[in-house]
Amino acid sequence: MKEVQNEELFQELDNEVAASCSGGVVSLYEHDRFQGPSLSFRNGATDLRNWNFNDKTSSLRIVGNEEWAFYREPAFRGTPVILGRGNYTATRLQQLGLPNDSISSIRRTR
Ligand SMILES: [Ca+2]
Repeated sequence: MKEVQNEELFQELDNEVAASCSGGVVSLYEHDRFQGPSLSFRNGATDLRNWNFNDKTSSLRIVGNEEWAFYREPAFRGTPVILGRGNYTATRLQQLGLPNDSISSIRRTR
């Protein structure tokens, strides 16, 4: 059921954004260590409130060669934290400047 939800999310994003997909995905997890409800994006999210996931992310996973920008405010406001491929726990995100439950918008930078 979660997979179907994610597929719908991909489809909506593909329609919303002129698709320039290259296969990379970022997955946000509500709990640390990639546990709990999750959402996956190919292009990003202008406002995670739209996905009922605002200020919920406690860990995340980036697949692919793209870099992603993570913002603590909606609509890409504020200074982003740029991350590349990898698995990021809550502790790691905190070290990189993203406190637990603080991400509000995300986008691919390249
Ligand atoms: Ca959380």
